[in-house]
Amino acid sequence: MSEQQMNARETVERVLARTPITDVHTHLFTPDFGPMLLWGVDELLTYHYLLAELLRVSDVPYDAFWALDKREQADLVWRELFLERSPISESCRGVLTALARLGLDVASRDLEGYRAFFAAQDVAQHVDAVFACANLEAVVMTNDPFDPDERELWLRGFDRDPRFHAALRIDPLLNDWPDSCQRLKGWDYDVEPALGAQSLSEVRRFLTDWLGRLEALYMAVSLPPDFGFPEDSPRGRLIAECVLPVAREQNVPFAMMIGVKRNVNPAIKLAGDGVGLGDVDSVARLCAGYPDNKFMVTMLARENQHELCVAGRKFRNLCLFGCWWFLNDPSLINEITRMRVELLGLSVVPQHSDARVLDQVIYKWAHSRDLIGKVLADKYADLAATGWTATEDEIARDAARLLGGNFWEFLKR
Ligand code: HDL
Ligand code: ZN
Repeated sequence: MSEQQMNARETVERVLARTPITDVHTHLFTPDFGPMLLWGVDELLTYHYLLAELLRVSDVPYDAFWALDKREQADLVWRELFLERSPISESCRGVLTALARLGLDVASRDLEGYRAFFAAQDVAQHVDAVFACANLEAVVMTNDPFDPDERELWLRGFDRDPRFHAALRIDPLLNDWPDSCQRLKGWDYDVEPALGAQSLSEVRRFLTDWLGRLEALYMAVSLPPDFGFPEDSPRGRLIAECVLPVAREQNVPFAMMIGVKRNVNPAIKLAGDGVGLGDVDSVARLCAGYPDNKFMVTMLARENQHELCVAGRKFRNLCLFGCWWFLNDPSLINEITRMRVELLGLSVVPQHSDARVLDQVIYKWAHSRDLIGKVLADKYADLAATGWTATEDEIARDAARLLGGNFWEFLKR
């Protein structure tokens, strides 16, 4: 490694560590949501990423596994994936990074000791400790008005922690209109399955109501690989006639997370989703056809990433974000981040955690800060080799953009 690379790496590492992050997509909740906020070692061990890996190597019948309680499931994961086999997968390593950064002795392999540590924590103080450990300043939740528990809480109202922002998640509305139509009727929205003018107007009212109630930063949906636009379907019409007009009126982005195949193996529940190639042309048609709308897009297939980066070069209303889900692994974060910096410079949101368990933000961001840092260090070293040396202040300015600034700027546009 050249001296320039060494210097760049040390500077970037220092700068990234002190740069607070806005995590633009998570499944976290504030303590107000009670049991919906997942935290602690048993939740870390039973994350669906780990369950997928456990159920590959264990012959436990699926029904028998699901009949176990959380602690018993965690015991099985710990035994099979940590003790019987070295925990070298990204999901396994992540658990250990989180425990280590919380000050626990990973070398002890003392699961009962880890459990005792979490049992002694107060949840509100633990939220503060985790945010400090990960150097997070804000997270965006995933908020689903079709989830009965969540809906109830929002209708009742609560004093929300300002670090937790909301995103209005509308998968049921767009991906299952017949069922959602009935639900909306029950909530006094005058809608019919045929989606006539009155229904479209009422769906716009529903979206406006909930964007306001949540003070949502954006609207989001996950979409299957075969999602296309325009599309002669309830989803196509709801996007064109309801989502985009309301998003424009409220000046909020529409976030599309494209490429998930739901329930490839339903027997393993949340762990049972898969991935497929999406259609970047549909993203381009939306960006070109609706220049006054803002789109946040992440795609799940590795094979979509280069074409999506090129689309990013064409449209200023397209914000690329994250290395989503099956892409949130060192080899792919490295590949995708290099591609994005080389094609898009500093104009992306390189990562989100997608954390479902509070403590996961510690490892997801520790790993990503390290990986993004290595890419940036190489790029600043390449820059220095031309005679242009970025100062530490300039690197700090750039890092602040990548780790939150670009997102907040995109919202304000
Ligand atoms: O649809 C989504 O938001 C995905 O992120 C799913 O929640 C998925 O289960 C997940 O947690 N991926 O990381
Ligand atoms: Zn998610």
